[in-house]
Amino acid sequence: MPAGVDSDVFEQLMASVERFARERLIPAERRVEEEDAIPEEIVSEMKEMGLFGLSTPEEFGGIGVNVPQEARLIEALCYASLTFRSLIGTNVGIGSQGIVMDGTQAQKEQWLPGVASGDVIASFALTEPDNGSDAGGIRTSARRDGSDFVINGTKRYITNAVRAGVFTVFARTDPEKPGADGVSAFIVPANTPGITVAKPDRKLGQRGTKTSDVIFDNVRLPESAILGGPERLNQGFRTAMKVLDRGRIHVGAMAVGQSQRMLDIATDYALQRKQFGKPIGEHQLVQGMLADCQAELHAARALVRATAETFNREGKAILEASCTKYFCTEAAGRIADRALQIHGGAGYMAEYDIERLYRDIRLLRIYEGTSQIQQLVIARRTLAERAG
Ligand code: COS
Repeated sequence: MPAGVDSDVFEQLMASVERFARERLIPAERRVEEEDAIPEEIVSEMKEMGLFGLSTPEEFGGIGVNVPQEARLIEALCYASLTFRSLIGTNVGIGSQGIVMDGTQAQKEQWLPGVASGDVIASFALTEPDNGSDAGGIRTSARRDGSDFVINGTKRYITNAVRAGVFTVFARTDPEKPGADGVSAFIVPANTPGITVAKPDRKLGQRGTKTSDVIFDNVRLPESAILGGPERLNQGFRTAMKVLDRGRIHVGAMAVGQSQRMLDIATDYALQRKQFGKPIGEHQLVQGMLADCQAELHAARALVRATAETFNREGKAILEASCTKYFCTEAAGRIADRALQIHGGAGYMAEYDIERLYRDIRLLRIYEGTSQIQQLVIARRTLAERAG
């Protein structure tokens, strides 16, 4: 069971992330929104704090927190805008965890120190124009040519692609196998000839985050680029699923951090805003909304913590991770809606933070597996467990 960092070191780290979120990140949120970019000085501070290497094992230069610790730190960081988390998110999570979980020692030594320092941004390239939820159906091909592989295809909505130093790319190595079994994962340096990163997408929220198409045109790689080495040929889908399971706990923690922020904002507003001669927080229908937010937030936080402990103890938590992502992100959506409602007309105005948070939170029910994919995983496993 990964011990993570010592509890005193962890508590110091928690305190510094909480302070950083409140004193540095929240005051910078409006600038990020207006400039659609994270100020460089904040990027540097995040590097100095070691945030890019939170989950990278210590032997490769990271901090080496375990999953329960990561969940608490991400919750604290996500009290501020989700955009800041996105910058480190692929290095801490989906972009690097494939290498941590299934990479060879040589691959870990080559890539993880840069990932940990933040000098190399790691990006996860699974989704395609025609395959999102159906991850096993991907069409990007990796054709064998002697001892090399040649990758062709397009990946879509790839977070941090414009900044990436390395991609984990999922491609079909066995064209005879249509589903999950013919897919391999490759570690692809971003400067490999034949890679084009398109201009960043325009989105509903989370301004300052960068997603783009990535086009692979005859990108030639040695077989040593297969994640885990040649013996993990056609095992890429399983790597993707393991990475996503862990990521789903991380997204649950993000939802909890933002939910706390939205509840705090709505509570402050309810204390200050007066209607019918008294603060609206004294009206029972507003109290009902606050109570529902608080109860769901408590449930979501408890679920994230319990699932993180299960993952740490058992090395996986497939059913629990899907329950966590599903419940926490859906609850965050309801909390956002109520928090905005409590603000009345002000909640619809861009000068109030809740307008932005409401847009930002919407993505959580979609990425790293939609709510409907989580329902599918939960139901399939529930049925399979009883069927024996
Ligand atoms: N961990 C390890 N292995 C897993 C796994 C997991 N969580 N989930 C599935 N697998 C394995 C299965 O055990 C199976 O292996 P065997 O054939 O050896 O039994 C193989 O992978 C195929 O699994 P399955 O048949 O369940 O695959 P499906 O094609 O039916 O897809 C879903 C399953 C829908 C759950 C999967 O495609 C998915 O998670 N999609 C969402 C993808 C996503 O999150 N995209 C977001 C974009 S990336 S940010």
